[in-house]
Amino acid sequence: MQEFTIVDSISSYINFDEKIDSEITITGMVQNSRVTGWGGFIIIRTPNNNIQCVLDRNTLNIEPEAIKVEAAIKITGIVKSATIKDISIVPRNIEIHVKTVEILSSPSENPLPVDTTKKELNINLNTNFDKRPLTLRHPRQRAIFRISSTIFNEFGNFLTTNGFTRICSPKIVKTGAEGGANIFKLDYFETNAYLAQSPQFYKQIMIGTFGRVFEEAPVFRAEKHDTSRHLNEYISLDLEMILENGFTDLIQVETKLLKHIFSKLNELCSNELELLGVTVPDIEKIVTIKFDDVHDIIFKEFNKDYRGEKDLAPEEESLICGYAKKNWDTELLFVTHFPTVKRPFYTMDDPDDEGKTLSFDLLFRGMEITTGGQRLNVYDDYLKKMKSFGLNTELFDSYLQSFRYGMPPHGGLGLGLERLTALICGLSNVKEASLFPRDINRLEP
Ligand code: AMO
Repeated sequence: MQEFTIVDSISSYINFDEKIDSEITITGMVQNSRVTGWGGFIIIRTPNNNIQCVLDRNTLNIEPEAIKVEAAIKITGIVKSATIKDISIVPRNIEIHVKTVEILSSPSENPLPVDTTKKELNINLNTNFDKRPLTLRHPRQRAIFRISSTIFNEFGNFLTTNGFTRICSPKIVKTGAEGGANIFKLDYFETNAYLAQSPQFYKQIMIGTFGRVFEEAPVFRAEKHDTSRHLNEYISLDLEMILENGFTDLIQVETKLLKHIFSKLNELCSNELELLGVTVPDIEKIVTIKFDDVHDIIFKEFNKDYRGEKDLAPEEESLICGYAKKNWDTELLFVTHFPTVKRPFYTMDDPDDEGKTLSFDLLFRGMEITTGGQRLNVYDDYLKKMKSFGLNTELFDSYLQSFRYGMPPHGGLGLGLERLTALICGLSNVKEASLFPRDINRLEP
């Protein structure tokens, strides 16, 4: 048996302002190096920072040339005040005057296949994804995933503080929840199973237990086309709640949730937003528009006739977002009342608008980021709707138990983490907001 004292051994949360003129030791990796006659500079990448370090050839324990980009090193030096202009360096008000460097490991390949020391990677997407273990080390790539991580955390934080309980639903399932052909089939011992397209059935079931639930987890869609808006595995940010005033409760909650996430991004990711040269919107109001009215505006304003179509075309999403920004001063647009035929069977129809549902999509900067709506909650209504959709209710028997045993009026929504991240970061392809994207042509790394 051995006993240890608990010590503060993790050094990444150093308050550098308190350490001016003090000696510190840091472990990190070499982001960049510039060797000069007198010594030079290295940028050391640590969990939270990219710190500028100054090397003096006369006093350093090793030759600066021996410190390779992407080497893992442990440095000891004195923290000094500085004024640094390079926005990839954080913090910018200090630098470390290095006394000793210990090389812990050096890259075995030289030169590296991608130059991560440049301001921009300047490579095509395939190379970026093929060399992901390396390209993710670039400051701009790191910024994207710091932003994504903050959205993920703050989605959970906001909901937790508002009475929602986190759930983790199964990803190996017996039936698809979203319909359509984009479902992955699995061999499951002697039977078939599927990879979950969404946590839809489970988040609804859990309304009977908690009344407000959320989940943040991967979901799977067998998308057969390689597009800039689709992944085959993405992170779905889901919530489900009892509705007190109808489906507009969901629009209110999502607006407050996004307001919270955006303000946290400004607070916690200001360096990352600055590095990417992007901003998050100020949300001051909610703007909604009915589905049919979008077709009408697109026809009148842009002379493109989608009237009669049962869904919004990507082109329409983009045009109506531009229109909303110009005319209604909003970057977030809730489109409501999608046609019954285009919404899954669990969606509630609008009793006052035949053929339309109490559902919505949220459009942001040209693309749908959320689908949501009120659900059926009465057992007989499920039987009727499923029959009219030609579905075999027996296949859904275990899900339908919830409604047999009584369920309150409820609804929810699903927000695509990668789409929101990509649109905030100004990325033209949603795959760039996925650490290790999966599409029809890509299964690794
Ligand atoms: P839906 O299928 O519209 O709704 O998905 C919700 C949100 O998930 C994102 N999304 C995707 N992101 C990347 N790649 C894909 N292939 C992909 N497919 C969807 C989008 C979309 O708005 N159960 C419902 C939600 C609900 O009603 O609660 C659902 O999954 O941002």
